Order: sequence, then C-alpha cells, then structure tokens
Amino acid sequence: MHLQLSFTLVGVLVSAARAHTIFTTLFINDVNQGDGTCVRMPMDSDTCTNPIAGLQSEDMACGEYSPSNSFRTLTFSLLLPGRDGQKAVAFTCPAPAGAKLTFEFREWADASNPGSIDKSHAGPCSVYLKRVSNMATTAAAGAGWFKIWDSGYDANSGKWCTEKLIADNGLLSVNLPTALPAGYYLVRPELLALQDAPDDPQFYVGCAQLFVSGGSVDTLDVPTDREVSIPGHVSSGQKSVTFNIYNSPLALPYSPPGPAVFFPTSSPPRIRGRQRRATTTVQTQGLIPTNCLLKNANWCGREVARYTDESGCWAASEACYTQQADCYAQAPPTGDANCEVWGLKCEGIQEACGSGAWTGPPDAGKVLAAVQADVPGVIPEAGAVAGIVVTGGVESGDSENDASGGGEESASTSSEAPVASTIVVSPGCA
Ligand SMILES: [Cu+2]
Repeated sequence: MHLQLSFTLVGVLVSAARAHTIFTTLFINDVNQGDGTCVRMPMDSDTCTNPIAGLQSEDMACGEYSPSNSFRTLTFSLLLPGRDGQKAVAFTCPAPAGAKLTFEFREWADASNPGSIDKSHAGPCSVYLKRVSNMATTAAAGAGWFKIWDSGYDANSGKWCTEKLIADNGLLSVNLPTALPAGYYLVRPELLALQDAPDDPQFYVGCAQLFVSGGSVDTLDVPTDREVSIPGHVSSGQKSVTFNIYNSPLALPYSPPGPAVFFPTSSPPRIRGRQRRATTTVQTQGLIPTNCLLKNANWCGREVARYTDESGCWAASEACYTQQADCYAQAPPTGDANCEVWGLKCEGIQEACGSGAWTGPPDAGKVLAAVQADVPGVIPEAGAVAGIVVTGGVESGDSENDASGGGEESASTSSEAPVASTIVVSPGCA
C-alpha cells in the first residue's frame, strides 16, 4: 500500500512538472532551424520546463534550471556555478532584419508527447531583443534589453496570449524590426502564467542567438524609457504579475510586464543627404559549418579523415565515436536522436575495418538524413505591432545631414509615435 501510494504521488509530481513549458525550436522565415539549434536552454531535462525561480534571478534573462526548493538551489548553484542561459551555444543563426521569427514552446522538450503548455497557464507573452558585441562573452543578464512585441488579454476573443499560443500548437511568431544594425542579438520570448498569481507568477523564458544581417541603420538608439535590465524589468507586487485572472469581470486593462514596445522601422531614404550603405558586417562567430554531415542542436558531425590502411581505418572509427560522445554530451533536453543516427555511420566504418575494407570512409562526405520532430501545426502569421520610424540609410554625423533638419523632425516624431498598445492587446499571438 505504501508502494502504491508513493507511485501515485510520483505520478502526480511528474505530471505537474510536465505541465510547464520550454522554448525549444526557432524558425526563421518559416524555416525550421532544428530542435535546439541556436537556442539556449537548460540542460537538465528533468527540470527544464520549470518556470524561473525568482523574478530578480539572473536566470530571468535567458532561462535556466529552476529547482523546486531552496536546498536544491543551493546545491546546484555550488555544483553548477555557470547558468545555462548565460552560456552561449555553439551556433548563431543568421536572420535578415525584418525576418519573421517563430518560437516553438513544448510541454515535453523532446516532443515525445504533444502539448505546448497546460491550459491552466493563462497570461501574456512578450518578445525582447538585446544587441551583444560578442555572443560568447557578453552577459545575457543586465542592461540593453528592449521589447519588440507583446500581447496580453484580448477582450474581443476573451483569450490570453498563452491561450492563443495553445491554439497555435505552441508556435508564436513575431517580426524582427527592419531598422536594426547588422550584428549579434539575443532574442528572448517570455511567457507569464498567472494562474497562481499573486503568490507565484510563472515566467518561462529562453533565448535564441541571432546574427542579424541587412539592417538598414548603423546605430541602435533605444529610447531610455524603452530599455530595461533583465532581471529588473519586473518586480513582485506589480499589477502585471499580481493580476487575478479568475475575477469576473476581469479588472482590465491589463498591461504585460516590462517597458512599452520599441519596434524601429526605417523610413525610405531621403533625397537630401548621401546614401549610406547599411553596415556590411559579416557573421564570423557561431557559424554553422557548411560541411556538417549531420546536426543535433548545436553539434555538427563532420567527415572523418580518409584512410588507406588498417590502422587508419580503426583510427577513423574511433574518431567517429569520439564525435558521437561529444554529440551526446552536448545534447539539450530536445534530445539526442541524431547522435544515434551518427552512430550508424560509426558502425559502418567499424564493420568495414573488421572485414578488411581499409580504404575509406564509406560514402565519404554523404550527408546523413536527420531525425526531426514534426512541426506541431501551421506556422502562424507574425503578431502585429506598430513601428517606430527611425531614419535609415542616411549618412550620419555629417553636416549636410544636420543641416537638413529632417533628421531632427523625424526624431521628435518618433519619440511621440504611438507604440503598440500595452494596455489591451495587439492582435498577436495568433
Ligand atoms: Cu506551470
């Protein structure tokens, strides 16, 4: 009887844990980048879908292991001083300015069961950007974040953003602003579930690493009131995190946490002032190698060295298995299915060595068919947002520009331009 009881208890705990969610997969202009590719996610598959513990935790920036009690917090922070969300992953995905980004959220990181987030989890969604000079070393936590989109409660449909997310099978789409200087960015989708507010507002965040190309401006001037530090963009006690979703009627309006949206779009080039080409920065960090025969999240399998004798063959077999071990070691909670696929290649080499076929590798350079979870549904359109026009494509800092007066005028217009309403909802999340 004791045994039965504890099994029941374990079952309840497991199902409760699985009711949470995690950002696993990035799509750029509807192209699936592969589970975990360019995505920072907690490495512990048992807890990766948990909400962030503590609104002032550095984990609020890009997510991390979220233990269920303070003892484990202490233990794990001693054992694992580096936070996963603060650690860069190997790959940074290229995305043109203005690209459509889609974030996939899953209840089960490896898609072994369907579901995006439990339907009890009602609340707003937001998407933030932060420009970083160096993906590997610039801290995710801290200043420099701005919000490019949000969606709270839609009074017309009577739905919270998370409810629309569920209807869209966990897929949330936004557009990148067009007026972004080329360079490296972290993009951070944020879900807030208010079913246990005010005691336990649950934040689910993750980050993807982007290299934005083709930006139409050279500098990024985020207005002071639109830039925030994360953590620090929300505090306990604020209405955005204490809101009672069970009141009838709801005490609207509801504003999602964080600053007003800043979505810079470029104006058409002006006639006066010399045209300036957008910065021709080229991605040098985090490139996905073009010679990957197979990819699993941020791991890339490459062809082994050619060989013509027995010792070379066995060395190649070993080198292949070394890559496989690396694949397993790096695999995030989205899984290691492609590490298994890679193992078949290694077996092939090993068998060839055993049978005296000492010239190889067999099928040299052949790209392997990757295993990829199905996209859970139709990729939704990007949520609407009102842009703030910034002047793009114009030589900055020269006297002609200053004298034209147009720059100043458009600057003052921008600061007063209405941004997407944070009071009710933009028709996003759908
Ligand atoms: Cu939850």
